[in-house]
Amino acid sequence: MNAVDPSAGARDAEQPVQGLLATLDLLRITRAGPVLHLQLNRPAKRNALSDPFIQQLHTVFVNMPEGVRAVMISGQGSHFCAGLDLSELVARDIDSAVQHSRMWHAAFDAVQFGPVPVVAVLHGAVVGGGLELASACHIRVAEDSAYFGLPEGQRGIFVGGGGSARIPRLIGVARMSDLMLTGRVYDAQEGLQAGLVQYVVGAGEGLAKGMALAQRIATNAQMSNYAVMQALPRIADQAQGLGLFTESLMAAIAESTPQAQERLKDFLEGRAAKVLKS
Ligand code: 1HE
Repeated sequence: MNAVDPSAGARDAEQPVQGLLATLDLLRITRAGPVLHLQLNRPAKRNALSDPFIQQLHTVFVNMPEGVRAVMISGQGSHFCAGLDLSELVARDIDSAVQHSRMWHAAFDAVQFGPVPVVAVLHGAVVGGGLELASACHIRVAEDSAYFGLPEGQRGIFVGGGGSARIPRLIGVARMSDLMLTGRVYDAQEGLQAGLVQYVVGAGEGLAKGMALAQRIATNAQMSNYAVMQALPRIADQAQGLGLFTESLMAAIAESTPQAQERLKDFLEGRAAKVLKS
């Protein structure tokens, strides 16, 4: 039987990880059962994303520990993330600038199209590359204090961490243009209305909400989560006919897995939870 208690895992104490992931000094990584919790851990620099920081994030997603079924990302200190480490930008030539952007793409692709769904818990500044990182995640929870901006225009640069591809898919080109051209900053409620985040919670409630969601996600059949992460955004990029065909293939694969068969049987024999309004 697949008994589901979404809050059960949230009560698990988070334990430090061992091995390779424990050596990453810019991330504080703990684990609560099937959920890996990554904390951006450079609060003195407002979690500004230096090259080693991006490489360490990438390392986690290509070395996901056995048994992890969901990830939660949050930020240490008073802000989620101040974006690109601007001190590294000085005197970069065109070749290295392209390589730098491609390094971010590889890391954030590993987040979006990695092995498991990712929940971002956002507070304070979520700006520039910080918003690009958040937009590579699958679920975004904002505390009231969170605010969103793309100050690249003011700094004389452009997004380079996948923001131009991901953020318009969440909020549209018009809203992203507004953020970049006018320096407009959205608060948490505006982020919710625009579609940047799916949840807004009170101060100090983000981690509990994010962990409860991640634990709930971890109870889904793996192939269903895989289909949501890998197939949904690709189908959205396809013409309708192709998308429908891709959907049929994905649906057939998911429903033929043993986990699906077992869950369907559980429901039909009265052992699975009903869908009820919370
Ligand atoms: C930094 C960075 C950074 C802070 N790179 N060092 N991002 C931005 O344009 C945002 C720039 N940062 C800010 O607007 C503010 O720092 C915050 C609103 C995020 C936070 O303010 P506050 O008052 O809490 O902190 P602070 O005093 O401004 O900063 C604390 C320290 O962090 C300070 O260093 P310190 O040595 O003087 O203590 C800051 O210099 C440092 N710091 N943010 C480097 N971003 C792939 S393309 C992506 C393009 C982008 O991301 S562009 C957007 C860049």
